[in-house]
Amino acid sequence: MTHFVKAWILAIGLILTPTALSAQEALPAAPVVDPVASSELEAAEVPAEAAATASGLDPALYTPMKPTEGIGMPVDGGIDFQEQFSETGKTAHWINNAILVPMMVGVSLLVLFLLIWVVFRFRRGANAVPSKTTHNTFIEIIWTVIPVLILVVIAVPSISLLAEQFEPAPEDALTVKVTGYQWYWGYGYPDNGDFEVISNMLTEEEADARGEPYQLAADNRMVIPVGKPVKLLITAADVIHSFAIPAAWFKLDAVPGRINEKVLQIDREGVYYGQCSELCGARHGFMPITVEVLSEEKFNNWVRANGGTVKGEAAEAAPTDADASEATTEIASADAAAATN
Ligand SMILES: [Cu+2]
Repeated sequence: MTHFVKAWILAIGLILTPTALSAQEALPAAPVVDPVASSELEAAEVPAEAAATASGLDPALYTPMKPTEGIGMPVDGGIDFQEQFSETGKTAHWINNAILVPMMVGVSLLVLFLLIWVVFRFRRGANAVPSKTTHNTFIEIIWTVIPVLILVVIAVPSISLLAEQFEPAPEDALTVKVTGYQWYWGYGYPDNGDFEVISNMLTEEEADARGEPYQLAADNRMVIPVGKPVKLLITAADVIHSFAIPAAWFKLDAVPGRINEKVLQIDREGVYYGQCSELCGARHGFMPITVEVLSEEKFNNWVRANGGTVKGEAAEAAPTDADASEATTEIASADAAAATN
């Protein structure tokens, strides 16, 4: 008997050895955030000390906003979804809490009641001679029609929500290109001079210094304007990642060689956290997403701080050129008139 137990312990040990080894390999890799982070920081010419307290951007134009405790982030012991700050998120949260959960509870209790009832009422002691009845048309209709109705009640709002979530962005929507890298995120702003923000996870000390949750906070954030649909073009440079922000009801795969598109709209200024949601390698758990939602004006200042161009201003500059060319045309036509005379 003891031999048998020993053999089993040995077998389980052998099975688990590779896992333990790879876990040990992965662990020392954790502090190695810095090589990636610091190389990116060097590229952006940001001193490491400055990065610990500020964004490295001109503080007159932009200072990173402090997150609100419990908003846009997971909470200890939470069993519900995060509080939602997008239209689709609110609808989805309502569908879950008002339709799905009550139905699940109802069906589970009904089945539990039926089981207990059958076990007691039709046990051998209470029901020595069982009935041989095999068909009952009325009951069969009932247990077919009721589940069909339940499915219809679920299908109507959930299919509408699905369609709503993939509604294309309006023509004038701001575009942000999200790229998943092993293991960090890049946020490109093609409408604002096409600069790219590289976003790496903060170390525990840096996160504490900034008053942000460790493993959710990033050095450079994705910044978007509040209450406006933003067109996200999501792709990856190496393997499949997934871009997710739970408080905005947003999740979409980042696939190399493809561009997936989805609208992100957040209706409250603030900081919202997410994580890569597709297993993408050793540091998959260390490429958080930090989204900062700002008023249009503050967003424009952030764009300027990054050396980008603000959409409206580029359009304002254009008429000056148009005026100049109009003036040239006038001169030309005046010349032509003079020539004819
Ligand atoms: Cu990833």
